[in-house]
Amino acid sequence: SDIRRTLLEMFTNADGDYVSGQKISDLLGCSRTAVWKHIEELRKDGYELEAVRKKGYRIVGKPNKVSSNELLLGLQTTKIGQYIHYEESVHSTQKIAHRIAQEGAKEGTVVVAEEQTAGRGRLDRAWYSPKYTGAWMSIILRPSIPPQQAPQLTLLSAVAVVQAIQEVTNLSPDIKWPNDVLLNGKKLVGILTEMQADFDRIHSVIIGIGINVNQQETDFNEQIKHIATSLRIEKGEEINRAALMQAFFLKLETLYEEYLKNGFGLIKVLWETYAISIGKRIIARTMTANIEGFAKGITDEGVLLIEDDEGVIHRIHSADIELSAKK
Ligand code: BTX
Repeated sequence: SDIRRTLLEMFTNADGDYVSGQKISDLLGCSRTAVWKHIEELRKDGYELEAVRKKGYRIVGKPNKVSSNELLLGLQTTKIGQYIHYEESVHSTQKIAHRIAQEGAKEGTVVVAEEQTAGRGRLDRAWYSPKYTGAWMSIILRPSIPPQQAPQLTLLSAVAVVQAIQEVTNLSPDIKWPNDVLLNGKKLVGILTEMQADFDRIHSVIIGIGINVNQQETDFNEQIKHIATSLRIEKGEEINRAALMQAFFLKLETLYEEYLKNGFGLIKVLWETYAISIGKRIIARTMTANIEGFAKGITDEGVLLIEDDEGVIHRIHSADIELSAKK
């Protein structure tokens, strides 16, 4: 609630000092008993608040959570993340986002969970999302663009996530077309873009992002431990998930505004600077064939262009790609 947000702001600004009960009740315009009730609510959310007679309250510990309180406090965006739908445990944040988008959720609404028990990747693959370790979220956008341009938003999101990770951790991930973000060749982030649209009109685009933040090697199961990594593993220290998500919301908002105003041009250039597979020999495994050749770049629609050994250009809309061993 707004009151709790204001309360947390007060404690954060006090920087570990006491804030008197009287001051709080003056600022909030409510009784001392009401203040006490709000403090109890915060405690239930995992905030550690110390109360000392005649001095007041001070904050001594925050929960390791990405609740709406944590995400809203100090958030610098005007749209993305201004509405947070938070849950401890869900099947998939995508599912909830689809539902609330249909019910009319505002653009910029974000669904966040501490854990997904049935997180989804592309093509019905699973996305492993253990509790309190990652940023598992779905963002609802409502752009007025033709549906066939929606894949550009996947590329835009990848740029935003790379920039946010750089800013918060100083690590520099690479992008692998179309939606993988890698560190040292291992998967750090997965992006899944889905939409609700008519033939010629988008109702909503739902961008699902999973960032491996604080997992340790032992947190990954047999299936993915050789292909997955986390920021903590790469950086050697724990990362504040809420701060990372806030940085991501701001980067996403900035790029999205640029995109709506000026189109895909700048986003494409940025994307290409982070992409590892462009300008190299690659293999693209599509549903129907394996295509090997030189990755020339992406089109304005985000389609990957591969030139094979006969000089034929292939337009790849969807595939898994890998670098070819052949030079
Ligand atoms: P993808 O199909 O490109 O990747 C899925 C594959 O990645 C899996 O088959 C597995 O090999 C591997 N994998 C699974 N979990 C992880 C992990 N935690 N780290 C690294 N590799 C993994 C990528 O699909 C798109 C994923 C989007 C996930 C977000 S989370 C929030 C939102 N809700 C939801 O259900 N999905 C999205």
